[in-house]
Amino acid sequence: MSASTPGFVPLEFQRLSSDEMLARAERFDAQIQRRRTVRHFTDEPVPMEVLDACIRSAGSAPSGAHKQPWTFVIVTDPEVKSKIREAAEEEERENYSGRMNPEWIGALEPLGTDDEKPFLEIAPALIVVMRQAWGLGENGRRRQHYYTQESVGIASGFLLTALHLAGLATLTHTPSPMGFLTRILGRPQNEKPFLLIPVGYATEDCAVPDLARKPLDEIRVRV
Ligand code: IYR
Repeated sequence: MSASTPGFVPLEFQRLSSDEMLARAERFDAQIQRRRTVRHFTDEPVPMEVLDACIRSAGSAPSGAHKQPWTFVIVTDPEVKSKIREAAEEEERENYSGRMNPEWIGALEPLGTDDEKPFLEIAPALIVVMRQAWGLGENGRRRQHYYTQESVGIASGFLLTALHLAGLATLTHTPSPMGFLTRILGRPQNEKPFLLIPVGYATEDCAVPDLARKPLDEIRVRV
């Protein structure tokens, strides 16, 4: 494979010095370490162009056979947000009253979550990440997609990172099962809700759980 191979183009790869690599890696680490999941948002609107730019970044993620099996639905309409809140809380009431076992409920205690989800109405935007389980070809013919969980997971990571670096607060919310989102948003059956991300600004008095990240020595092994 070379740049003269049909279908291939030269890569713009920038080789950096070790010092520069470390400086960039540490700078990024310091920025991303400040990201926290936020559950208390103001209702202040966010610039749509910022969301668009972040979604463009998410869409640059690698994907199985480059099928790009994702759709990002931006919801700002208060009526749609209310419908989503109502349906999500219905599921969560069941989750908290028995669908999650005692160990699970206990694991959530430090987070202080419950079945009330006011942020679904208060946050100015919800980004619903949809996983395209299959593609739609001509006449609605099913086209295979590959490694969709991995692909959409990576794209969601890009999205959360981009939103954080742009100065926005996010929450990774999974009010499972999430099938209601396909219905409320009027999306086709090949799109499966993957993640519901409220986006906005944290309130002035927003507090977050006092959590520690596992130290490097615990998450990295060298073999
Ligand atoms: N979906 C529920 C419960 C929940 C589950 C996990 I795992 C979390 O990390 C947080 C919450 C809720 O949103 O409350």
